[in-house]
Amino acid sequence: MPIEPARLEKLSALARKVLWLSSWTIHHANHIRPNADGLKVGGHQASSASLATIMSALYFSVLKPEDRVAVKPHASPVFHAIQYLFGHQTREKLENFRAFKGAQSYPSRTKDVDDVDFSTGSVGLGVAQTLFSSLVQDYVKAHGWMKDRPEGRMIALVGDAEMDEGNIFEALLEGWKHGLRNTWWVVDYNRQSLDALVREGLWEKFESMFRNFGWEVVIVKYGRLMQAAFAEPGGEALRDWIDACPNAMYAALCFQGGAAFRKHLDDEIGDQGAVSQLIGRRSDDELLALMSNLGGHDMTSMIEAFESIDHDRPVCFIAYTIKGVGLPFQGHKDNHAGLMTVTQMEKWRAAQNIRAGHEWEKFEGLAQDPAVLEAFLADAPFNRDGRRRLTAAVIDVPERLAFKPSPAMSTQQGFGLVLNELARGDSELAARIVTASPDVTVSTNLGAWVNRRGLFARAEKADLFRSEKIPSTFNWDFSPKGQHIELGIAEMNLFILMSALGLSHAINGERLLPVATLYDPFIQRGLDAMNYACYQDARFMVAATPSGITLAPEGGAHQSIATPLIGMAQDGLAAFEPAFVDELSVIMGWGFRHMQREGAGEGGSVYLRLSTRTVDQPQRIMTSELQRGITDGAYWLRKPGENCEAVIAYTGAVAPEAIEAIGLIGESRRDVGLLAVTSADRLHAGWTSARKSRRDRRGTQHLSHIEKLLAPLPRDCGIVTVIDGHPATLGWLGSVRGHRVEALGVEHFGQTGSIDDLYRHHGMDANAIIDAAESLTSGAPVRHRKMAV
Ligand SMILES: Cc1ncc(C[n+]2csc(CCOP(=O)(O)OP(=O)(O)O)c2C)c(N)n1
Ligand SMILES: [Mg+2]
Repeated sequence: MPIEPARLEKLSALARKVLWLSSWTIHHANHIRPNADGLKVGGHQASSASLATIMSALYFSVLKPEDRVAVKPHASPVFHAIQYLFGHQTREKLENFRAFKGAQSYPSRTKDVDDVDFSTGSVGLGVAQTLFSSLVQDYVKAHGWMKDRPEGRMIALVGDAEMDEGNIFEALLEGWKHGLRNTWWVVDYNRQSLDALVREGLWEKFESMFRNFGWEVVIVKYGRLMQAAFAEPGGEALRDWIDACPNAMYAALCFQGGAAFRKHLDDEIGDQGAVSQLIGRRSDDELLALMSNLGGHDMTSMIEAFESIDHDRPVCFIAYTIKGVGLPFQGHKDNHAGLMTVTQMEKWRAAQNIRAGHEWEKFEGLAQDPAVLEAFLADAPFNRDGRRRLTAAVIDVPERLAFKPSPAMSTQQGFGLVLNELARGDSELAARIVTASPDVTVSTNLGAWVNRRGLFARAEKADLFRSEKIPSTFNWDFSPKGQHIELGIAEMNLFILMSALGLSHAINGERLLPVATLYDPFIQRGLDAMNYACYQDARFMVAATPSGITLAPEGGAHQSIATPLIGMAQDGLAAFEPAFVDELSVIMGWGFRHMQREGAGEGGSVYLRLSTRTVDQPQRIMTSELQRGITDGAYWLRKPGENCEAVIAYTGAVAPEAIEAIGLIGESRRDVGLLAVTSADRLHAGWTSARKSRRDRRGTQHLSHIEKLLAPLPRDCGIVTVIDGHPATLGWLGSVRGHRVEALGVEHFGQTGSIDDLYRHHGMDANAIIDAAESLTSGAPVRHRKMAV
């Protein structure tokens, strides 16, 4: 359907305003803001200009309230300008663009006030987030939770160089496997990256690749002016010239202007009668307007392209654009971080009929009646339902999760047992859990859960082995009610899926409690995506197993050393490494509650670093004090006496070595204590926050958990720390009260062997712990040693 002229006129005026406001926001931050001294703050005037028309078409006309968008990070000024016109962003925040508490450099769900759907920043991740959010919407719908809410389209505005990010292709493949729907990716095909120009003919590669994966591809190359010119006599020749012009040349001519285009056209196709007349009829300015009228800058073309889609299959729009269109550096290959000078801006301002001092006024310089534009904005479909950030009720979680105990177990096994128990019941908690694993479902003990709860797919698909009555331990039936999402091996996909599932309460208004499993070393493979999920406050639980060198014969390449430090350092993620399954059951209960906590600085995601090592389990009553110690990060497994000479503080799978060592040391040293550290992360965070609040003299002068635990120790008591991970994880314990520390752990990896071999090799066995304790204490050598096996 042709677009009405009145609507087109308003949309085009607003798109011009968006281009102005986004450029002005950046200019203001660099040149006008008090203390701005030019080129300090930066911004992306050229990258933003690229998307001004496309995003105006979307937000002012095409988007529905249920649609969700990931905006290319460096187009943040365009996003903020649009929200400002809608009245969702303040002038003050725009004036403080890129400043403390101002509008963010890249759209941020957590730090911006103008209803960002998905944060972006690290390119590629926001793009994949839209794909997985669409799968999550399908999941919510298939489980009957969409009620009467319409399905939203998940839309990404993608830079063409952003498409180099491998995670996009990994996501594409996963989307194909799951019958992706309702996803639009709009590629801003300006043929420029940060440094340079993209390869010729890239669009053909995109086109065949997307079609290959079942996407519709819509190429929006020529704007209305161009199409009209092509219909004139000689137009064909002009079109052929445009199609054959290399990217670099086209960009350079856009930068140089109409006269340069004329010279090249005259030289190359100027002797062909009709086309010469076509060119000759236009002034230099008109010629430039024609040649820069690529599809992505033409409101009509974009609206028509978007509105032509009448199905829910995924669509890739390849919209031709010019980086920096309309600005003095349009098309220049160095324009990525380029800023207009004060003189250039003054000239452009005057050309736009914007009076000095009126730069922030919403409709300044536009020919249309402001009241009409205001009404048009208020009426935009996107704006209709008000605030689009949803909430969901908190799901009840019991204090401690049940499991079927055994005298000896690994924490990985315990994790499977806890989930199995949940799967057997009919709690709301179990109904809201969604699991996913990158092809390690079975080897991370999720099998029992999946057997009971099934795999998710929109269409039923029975396990062929089962229907053929071939005995198999695992039931691999797919159905719309399934609660496990099977993923391929790509760990980036796992974490972006966690990011999408973990925002379901805010996006779909339905709470999901996502649980991921993977091998611990591969956290590093998906780390940027995990960081991204945490940054946008998605809530998930990740069980990483096996871990450390304790995975022993599993292979040296799979040993993880740095992950405990990642767990401590990752903002928004509470990291735990329990030794025993009763601890794990407490932590998982706490974790499902933590994942649902809201409010400033409240709640977050949870990382469980688990092990395949079978360990004798303590027979004990889980008191509330013990429970609190476990979730705060540590408790005394053996309380130190008054004259304590040495303490062993251990984490995770090395518990048997620590217990054995304490028994042997106890015969030669007085009152020794054994500290079980279940979370170096929580312990450390509690310590730093207590110190900070004491320094700030806020509230009470309270002591942190670790300060209280270590308070009774005599000054000269030594602490030996031991963890199957980097020793720095626990080495800081000495700073809490000024005790000397010997920190044991792993600093080199790659050697395979038995657990005993490797613990001895890395100096983490009972004898190494004893040696360390001896070096910290005076007195006769410890008499008893562990016998060599
Ligand atoms: C993972 C990651 N690597 C590098 C960057 C730095 N960076 C920001 S934009 C950009 C190039 C963008 O080119 P393109 O996607 O074509 O966007 P355009 O500016 O042309 O619109 C780069 C390298 C980043 N943000 N994220
Ligand atoms: Mg580009």
